[in-house]
Amino acid sequence: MGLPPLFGMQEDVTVHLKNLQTQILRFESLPSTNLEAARQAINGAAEGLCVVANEQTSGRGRLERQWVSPKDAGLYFSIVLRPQFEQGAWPLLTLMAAVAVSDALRGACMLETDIKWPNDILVGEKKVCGILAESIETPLGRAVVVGIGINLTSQSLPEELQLEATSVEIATGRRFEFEVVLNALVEALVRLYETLKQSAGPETIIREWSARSSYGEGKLVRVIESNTTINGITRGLERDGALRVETYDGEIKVVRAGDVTSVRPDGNPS
Ligand code: BT5
Repeated sequence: MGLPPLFGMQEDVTVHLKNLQTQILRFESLPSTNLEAARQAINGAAEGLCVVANEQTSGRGRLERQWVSPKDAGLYFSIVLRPQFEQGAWPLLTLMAAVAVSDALRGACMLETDIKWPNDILVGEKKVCGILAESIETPLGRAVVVGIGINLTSQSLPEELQLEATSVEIATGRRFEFEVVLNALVEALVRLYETLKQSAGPETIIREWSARSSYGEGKLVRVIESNTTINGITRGLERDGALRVETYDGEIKVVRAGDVTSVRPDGNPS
């Protein structure tokens, strides 16, 4: 009797243990894929559960803002993660997701994008994608839902967003299949999440983010953080992904939450 192909089997098992296993739940319409993913996580969903919808009726941005999510116009996606690394590094999940979107749009749509700290994916200063990571308490421990909205077409976006928003279709002149973009996104997220979990993961994610963003270093910006406004020039990221901004009197401020606008040397928005 021959021996079972132990080496081959072990290799297979290792691959499955190592990589995040994803499962996709699809919906025609949801209030918000982030809310549905959070509900699933509270009900015990495993890490890697993804929720997608063809439309969102109450799509959410940061700080109770709205994410406009018309039917069949975008990819509305959320993934449940249960990170086992220290919570201080969890803000890096937003940066990781931004790198994943950048890679997915480059790979699947040949679209080069910029990342505005921390969570906007831009093409020519207009937003093509937003990311919202939310942490929630579940019976299996604290989890993170990472939500990603990508505009595939701008046709149904309201008039008032036309100045600040764009879409993959406008930026490339082509329509891409929802499934093609979804597959590229999931592949990139799995790969980068595995990277982030390694001991050198935080440095790698910050390096990869910085390579894809014009906002990390040397950008003139205005940052609005609650009631404070900081004007200055960006000076790289902290280990947890916070943005360093050098003010005009030479002080380094560390921004952990806030809205960043690129400005011209005369102080006006660029
Ligand atoms: C974000 O917030 O950019 C996070 C957006 C996350 C959306 C995804 S979709 C799947 C998942 N489920 C959810 O419910 N949410 C996530 P913030 O940085 O706060 O930006 C919100 C602002 O972007 C709004 O106030 C508008 O100015 C603008 N905006 C709204 N809808 C947009 C769109 N479709 N395209 C571009 N800009 C938009």
